[in-house]
Amino acid sequence: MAKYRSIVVLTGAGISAESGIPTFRGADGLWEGHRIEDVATPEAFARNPRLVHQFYNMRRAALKTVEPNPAHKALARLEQAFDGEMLIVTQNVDDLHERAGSKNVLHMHGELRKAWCLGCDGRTRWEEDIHETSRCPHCAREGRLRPDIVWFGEIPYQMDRIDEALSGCDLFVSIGTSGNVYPAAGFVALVRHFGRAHTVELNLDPSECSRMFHETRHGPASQLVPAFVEEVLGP
Ligand code: BV8
Repeated sequence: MAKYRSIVVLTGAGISAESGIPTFRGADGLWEGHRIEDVATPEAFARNPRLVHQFYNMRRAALKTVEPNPAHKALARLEQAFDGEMLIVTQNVDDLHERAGSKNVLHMHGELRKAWCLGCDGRTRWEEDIHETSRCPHCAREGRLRPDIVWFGEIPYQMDRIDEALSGCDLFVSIGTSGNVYPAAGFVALVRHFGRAHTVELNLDPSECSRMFHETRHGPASQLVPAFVEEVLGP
């Protein structure tokens, strides 16, 4: 019987790194060879939709070549075995949490495997490439589809639901995020403000927010997360 009643887990690119998905802050500061401003903003899409479609098509296709790692699987086990509430808020746009078996997953920055029609506002599961000529399955308009991704300068999804979960949790765990991008990077400060939860950071290196956590553990997620889950579930 775990001593916690409500767990919120925030995940970032680091939890998917050992599955082979590159993190954002690679050594060269480029993201798969591109600057953020050229591929992950609404202005970039307006300026060069072909480049942005290419960037997301390549990442969507790469999803077919990767698998969940022990960290994703440990979180799925925690959700299944834990007798309280649990929510994973992920900054990641991959589907590895779901493929590991997690059910209660909130993609605050959208999902690679979804398309959003700017003609009818319809969202659709989308596994293949999106092109400027792709047709919306809802309204049949051509050339109005974009990746269902929250770009820089856009408002993340379900912020009210996230705020509510953060205010009510008694355990907040941040896994594999550098704490560079807001509002996600501000979640630990919000949790500390509410004053109820124990806060833990599991990350390869210290993040921008490490000092905000009661506890920080450094190492690969595939080792830290399974061990932490066993501790939370207790003997
Ligand atoms: C918003 C989808 C308003 C795209 C993404 C100045 C100051 C503060 C904020 C801003 C500012 N200027 C602009 C802003 C706002 C901006 C922002 O924060 N910019 C940053 C660059 C300063 N934010 C926004 O625009 C957001 N919108 O603010 O709207 C608003 C907000 C709230 C309410 C109302 C209005 C929208 C941001 C979303 C952008 N979209 N993703 C896509 O994926 O294609 S963000 C994208 O980058 C990711 O989703 C993720 O969120 C972020 C990368 O962060 P991480 O996941 O942390 O990845 P990173 O590579 O940085 O770190 C990986 C970590 O893992 C490292 O620490 C590493 O040590 C660790 N690691 C590596 N390997 C392992 C590991 N850990 C464990 N095991 C391992 N094996």
